[in-house]
Amino acid sequence: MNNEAFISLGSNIGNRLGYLKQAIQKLRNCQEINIDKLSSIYETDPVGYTEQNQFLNMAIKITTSFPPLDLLTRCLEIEREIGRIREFKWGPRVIDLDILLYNEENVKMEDLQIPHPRMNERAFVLIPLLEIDSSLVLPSSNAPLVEVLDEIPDKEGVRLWKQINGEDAFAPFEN
Ligand code: PH2
Ligand code: MG
Ligand code: MG
Repeated sequence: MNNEAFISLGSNIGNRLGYLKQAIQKLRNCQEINIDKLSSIYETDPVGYTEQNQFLNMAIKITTSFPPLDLLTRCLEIEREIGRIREFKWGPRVIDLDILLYNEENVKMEDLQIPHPRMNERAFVLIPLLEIDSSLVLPSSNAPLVEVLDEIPDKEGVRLWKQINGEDAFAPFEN
């Protein structure tokens, strides 16, 4: 379990919180994966294709013995197990699991790019991610992600939905 990775989760169909919970549970059940930290859950306006429901988005930090491609395979299996059907790019989905960062590595393969190629433009990814670790930098450029987030013009579409820490703490993911 000596690799650190960050994964973003999103859902915008049906019981969105239920699907996030299922995905977390399935990751927890995986021997090769340890979940270290969970962000709060945010409700976010759809980006890209806007004629669809609002998303719930969150991020998690894991340690894993999986190399990047095996981690991707496991994430795609979990999406399928939960019932994801891919209709069109950026369309509605019951669950989406995207690998954002893997150690400080830059991965460029046919089916997998890390850092996630669009994370720099997406407040719905960066806000939960930075809640977990505000000191993160982009491995390619060493740019602090807080500064990348600062450059994003449209951050209003990301609203705290369930706080994970703090006074009104909500515990959506019991062990
Ligand atoms: N995912 C997309 C496209 N657009 N918008 C929001 N708010 N949240 C998402 O997770 C999301 C999106 C493609 O994966
Ligand atoms: Mg995605
Ligand atoms: Mg995806």
